[in-house]
Amino acid sequence: MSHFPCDKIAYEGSSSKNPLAFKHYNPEEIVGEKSMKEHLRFAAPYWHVMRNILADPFGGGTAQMPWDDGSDSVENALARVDVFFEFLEKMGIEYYCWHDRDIAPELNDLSASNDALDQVVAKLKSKQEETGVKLLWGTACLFAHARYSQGAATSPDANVYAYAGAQVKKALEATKELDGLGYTFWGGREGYSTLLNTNMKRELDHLAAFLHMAIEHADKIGFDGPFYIEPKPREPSTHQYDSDSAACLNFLREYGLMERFSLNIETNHATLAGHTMEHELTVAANAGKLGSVDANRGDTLIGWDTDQFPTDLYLTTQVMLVVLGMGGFTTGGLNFDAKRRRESHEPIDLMHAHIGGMDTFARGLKIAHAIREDGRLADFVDQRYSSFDSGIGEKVESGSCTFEDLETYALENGEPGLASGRQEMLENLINEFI
Ligand code: XLS
Ligand code: NI
Ligand code: NI
Repeated sequence: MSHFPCDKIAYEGSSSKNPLAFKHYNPEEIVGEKSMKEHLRFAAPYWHVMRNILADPFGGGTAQMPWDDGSDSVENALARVDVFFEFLEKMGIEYYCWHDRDIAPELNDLSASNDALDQVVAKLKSKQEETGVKLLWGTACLFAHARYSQGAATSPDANVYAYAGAQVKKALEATKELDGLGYTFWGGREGYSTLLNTNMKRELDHLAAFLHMAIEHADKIGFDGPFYIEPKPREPSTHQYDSDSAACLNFLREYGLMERFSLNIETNHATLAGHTMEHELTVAANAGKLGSVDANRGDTLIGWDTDQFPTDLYLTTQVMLVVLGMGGFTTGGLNFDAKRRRESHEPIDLMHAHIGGMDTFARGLKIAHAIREDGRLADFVDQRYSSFDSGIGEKVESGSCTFEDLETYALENGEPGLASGRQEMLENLINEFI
């Protein structure tokens, strides 16, 4: 039975006027050394595709989900799996992500919830085998239930902390069972509402201990994928400890967690942190820690995580410049952590939304590749730093320079003749390719 009134979405090229076709995403087309689908590694999030009813702070859900009986039963959860795989198949999306509580219901006690999860995981496993779809990452929902209202791994209550640990243990085992490529920690409640009641130092120590236990357990069960931390500065908490790439890297270094962890960077979280996406990606990539991307966008007029689909060519070009610059994804990919607007409530709107995101990233990939092939942008940047390639600059970079050397040099050479940064010229150059 078909739940989406369309055939498999096909590539029809840029002259097509068919709204249910790709104009740019041609999965097998080679760009540089790899096909588009190998570069982009698109993933769909179970939580937005299957579970988001499209509510907002002022009104309830609008999404039409005729396949969903609205109950917390395992049968309903199992029925959703078929719909989700039909969606993936029709979109040609080969990876997905979940929270434990998206795929299976949270029942009255932990062991009942664990049993429900096992049943759904068994079905997901057979669907993965049947279709070749892979799990990009799994995660545990440590933010929705009331017990986590004051944090999970940073809760002031050790009983809650233990519950969270049990939940992550199970989610890790489910990820392993489904051959997940990675595992994500997003700490929506790992922060505080007010410092008046918060011992920040103890909370961070507890969070680090939690993540060390996760590594130990992964090693025990043979899960060898990377752990990702997903930075976000706030919402739902007033302040979240994993605020941005730099804060996460500092935390990982301080607590000896660098080896196993990298970052999953989300566009709308970058902008909530007051950064551009390319800033956040660059900080992560510089540390060799850009693991994966939650590919969405925010709205400049709305101050929360609107999780919109990426439609901006400048954004996708910048993202792909950083991704190509680091040599591409390994275990990571582009997960559309994005939802339709509340007004777009029909199932077919899921197709339109993902087609837009995939086409925009396909163009971003082609543009970024062309900019790199052209070479003028990279040459300009190389040239801009060329005084560090020899002489006094080289001495600085090799670590053999002293303040006395700098003083002698400055006295001999007089006032420096600084070159222009040429921002406008470079902005024009980027526009040549868009
Ligand atoms: C919420 C986060 C969340 C994570 C997974 O803002 O983006 O969806 O990606 O827990
Ligand atoms: Ni996300
Ligand atoms: Ni988000």
